Amino acid sequence: MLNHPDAMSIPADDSALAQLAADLKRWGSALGFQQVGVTDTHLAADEAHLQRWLAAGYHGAMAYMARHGLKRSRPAELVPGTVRIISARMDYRPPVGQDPRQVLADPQLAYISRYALGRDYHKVLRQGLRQLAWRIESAIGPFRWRVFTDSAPVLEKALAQKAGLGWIGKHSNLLDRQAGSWFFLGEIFVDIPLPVDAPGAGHCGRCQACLEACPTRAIVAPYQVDARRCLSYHTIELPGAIPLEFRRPLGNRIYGCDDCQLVCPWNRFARPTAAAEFLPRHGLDTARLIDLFAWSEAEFLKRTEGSAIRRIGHQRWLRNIAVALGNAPPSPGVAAALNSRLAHPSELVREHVQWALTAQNPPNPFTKGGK
Ligand code: B12
Ligand code: SF4
Ligand code: SF4
Repeated sequence: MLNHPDAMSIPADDSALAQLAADLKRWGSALGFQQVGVTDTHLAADEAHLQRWLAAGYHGAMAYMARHGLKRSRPAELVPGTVRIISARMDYRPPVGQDPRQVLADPQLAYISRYALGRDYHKVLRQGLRQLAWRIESAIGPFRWRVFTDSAPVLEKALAQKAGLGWIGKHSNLLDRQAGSWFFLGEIFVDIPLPVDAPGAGHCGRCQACLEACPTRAIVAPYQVDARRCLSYHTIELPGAIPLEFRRPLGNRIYGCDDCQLVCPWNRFARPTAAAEFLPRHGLDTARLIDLFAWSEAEFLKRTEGSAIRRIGHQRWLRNIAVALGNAPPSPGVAAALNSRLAHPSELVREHVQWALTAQNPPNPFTKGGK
């Protein structure tokens, strides 16, 4: 959303700008954001980290991460005229629903990341940010603005850290001492020279809990996630086959992964979301693998309408659940479910189903030919 400005309407004196900054934080909170901050466009240190991350190939098949050159770390080049970023946080952890640890511990159940249980956050945040921009417009008249949320070309966590919303933890998510890390981020790029907030300071200290808990050792060093090892990447972003070495560690995580956040001590203080949109839909917080695997493509499309899960499509959905079923304790029900997909038209699905059937009945090493 790009608006064309009437530069004369933007407040020019410091006290009017300070008042506007205070007002927009109040309006943001009335629109459902738990925190709103303001920062400038300078991201030099993060730009260097991003360049090293890309050079190491940590983005894997996410080719979009390498596009846009330096625009990703230079907001004023991405949206000319931008001088400030309004960064906003919206909490998503549902107040109700099955305890995530219990779901992870039950191999018959499907684990879906807390962020994806309800409505697609892109829609919720974008709408809220637009309303905030319109509210500002109604106070000062037209100005130049553009909203982003989870938009590839923006370094959202770095901007939020600079805007005082928290710090980037060793698991690389943004977290805050009061809010934990169960929140989404979104931004409004603006051409208004608002006063900036003080950046968030780090409080990981000597803790390493997230590095130790990661089932695939994807946090290769503090603050550095190799996406090619991350289960969130494998279950959501990766279009092809899940590499064999990650299929056992995947466990029952069929959409995203929360392990590094579940162990973080600061999440003990996180408050549940107030947004009804993020409440679990279709019992997805406690669904059985077998039931989800039985969804036809039409059912998948119907039941994931308005959800972020929809974008992976039915084939990847089956791919992920097949691996989780392979990791479940052997039972006639699991075998029947897997066999029902053996002749699926997609080679991707068939290969993962075959792997799962073998994982259920590993060849006996003590008999000739493994039979
Ligand atoms: C690509 C991406 C992914 C990839 C890669 C993750 C990653 N760490 O980059 C994958 C698919 C793995 C992923 C997973 C998840 N993601 Co994601 N993802 C993004 C996306 C689109 C870009 C992130 C990015 O720019 N990466 C580039 C690298 C270089 O950045 P970075 O790892 O954050 O590194 C920074 C610092 O750690 C530091 N740094 C890097 N190296 C070094 C080295 C040293 C020595 C030091 C000191 C610092 C340092 O500088 C870097 C730049 O600021 C953002 C949205 C956006 N546009 O920002 C969402 C986003 C980060 N994801 C989000 C979420 C919720 C998740 C998951 C929790 C989802 C889930 N439950 O499965 C997981 C978390 C996994 C994890 N531990 O990171 C949220 C995070 C909200 C928050 N509270 O922070 C975002 C912001 C989306 C949103 N709008 O809300 N994601
Ligand atoms: S999301 Fe899971 S796999 Fe990815 S870094 Fe965190 S714990 Fe590791
Ligand atoms: S688990 Fe520990 S090291 Fe990891 S982000 Fe949380 S406080 Fe930082």
